[in-house]
Amino acid sequence: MDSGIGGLTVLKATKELLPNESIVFVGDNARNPYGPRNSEEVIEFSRQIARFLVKEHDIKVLAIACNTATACALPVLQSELDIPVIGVIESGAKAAVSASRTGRIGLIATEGTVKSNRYQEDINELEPSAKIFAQAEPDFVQLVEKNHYHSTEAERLVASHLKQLKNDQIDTLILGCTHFPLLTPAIQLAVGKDVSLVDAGAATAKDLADRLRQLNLLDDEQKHSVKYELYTTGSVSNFKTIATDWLGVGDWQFEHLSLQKL
Ligand code: DGN
Repeated sequence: MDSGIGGLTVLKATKELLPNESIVFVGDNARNPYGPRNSEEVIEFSRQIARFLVKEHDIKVLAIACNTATACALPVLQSELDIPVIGVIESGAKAAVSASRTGRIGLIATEGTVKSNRYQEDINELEPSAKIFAQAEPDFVQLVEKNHYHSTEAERLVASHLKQLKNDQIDTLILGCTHFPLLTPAIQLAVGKDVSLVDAGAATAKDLADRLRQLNLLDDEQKHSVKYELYTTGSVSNFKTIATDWLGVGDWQFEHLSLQKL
């Protein structure tokens, strides 16, 4: 689940690592962005989506493919649901610590994620001397939601917003919002090729695969046909355009999910 399109970056990485697993995805585009909302609201929205996925689709594991929802709702959903629930922040923090040589780590994310301090805490627990330069970038989310991420407008905006982080001499930058990997070329150009970009969503997909293996929850090859069901609470046509651009043409089933059903 994600607040919108961003979680598709996690879906893509998960699908590549776990080709025998069916995936049901909900993008809450109608209520995007989650970043500026208060945490009670994000918890309630996340709870509604989780309930839909468990009740209507009998999922065996929930990946919160949204940093903002992970920051606000991960412990709540872990305590309320009977299935394993995995978030994106711990995996992203771990990947950043192992990528950084100098310990100067940048973080770009939503206002909610930056304010929560979750990345800062997780990183400093693993590496107390690491210095984190965190910056909220709500405008980047809109570039992706509006399907403008390939534009020169995107390149210009990203370059001007990331100037300070470049001056801070970070050697690693966490894409701490699952929307941001769609802006990877513009972000890499802005910070320079020597800065390692950490895709928190892709790091999560690896941890998710390990977790399912440990719990013996992986599906057997050929046992069933694999299905990809993608729901959005917003416009199916915009969602479908971006999903097809990012994921490629495939056997995807797109459906509108009415907020009344949540
Ligand atoms: N994709 C979401 C995240 O990773 O935080 C947030 C996007 C948003 O709702 N602003």
